[in-house]
Amino acid sequence: NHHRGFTVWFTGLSGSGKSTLSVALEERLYSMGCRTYRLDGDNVRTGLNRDLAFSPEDRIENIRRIGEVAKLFRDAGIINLTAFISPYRQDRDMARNLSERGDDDFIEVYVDAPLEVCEQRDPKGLYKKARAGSIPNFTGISAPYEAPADPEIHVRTGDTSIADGVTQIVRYLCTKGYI
Ligand code: GGZ
Repeated sequence: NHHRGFTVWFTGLSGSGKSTLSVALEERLYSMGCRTYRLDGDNVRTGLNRDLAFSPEDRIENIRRIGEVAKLFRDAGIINLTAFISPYRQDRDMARNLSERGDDDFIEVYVDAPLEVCEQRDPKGLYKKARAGSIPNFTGISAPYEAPADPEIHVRTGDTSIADGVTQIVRYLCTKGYI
């Protein structure tokens, strides 16, 4: 499979399914012979960005660095999947605009589950803590999330399975000639 480097940028609330969807997409792309690399909190916030927390300033810097790293992967010809809340529209647009091909190699995926659903799932118990006031600046509770106005792909994970979400993304990538 010949492809150039591009970024699939997942954005959505904590618990919306960004990581799960990006892992499943990576598996599917791998099986198709694509070269991929996935960035998420587990490999970025513990290393490159371990100096950053969750204030607005730190989130802006978090996304700025991730945007730059995504650009490096694009330059290397690798399909780069990023799974961060990336709550601010302006920062996502900044990451998008680092791309020399403009919109052509930056695909924004809005991983959209209602807050009630994310809070119900609460896999790490973070919403419960945020409601109790022990985690400040928690996205959706005490910090904003600005939903994308015009994402390339909108996956409604509240009522779509992960497999169907992956299929939706792969169809888009095939139709548009990315893979
Ligand atoms: C939101 C937080 C917070 C606060 C810790 N607000 O569900 P998770 O646990 O595994 O994913 C969330 C992750 C968010 O990090 P990002 O780098 O994606 O955020 S951003 O793009 O806004 O910079 C959550 C955990 O970190 N977490 N504190 N206050 N999520």
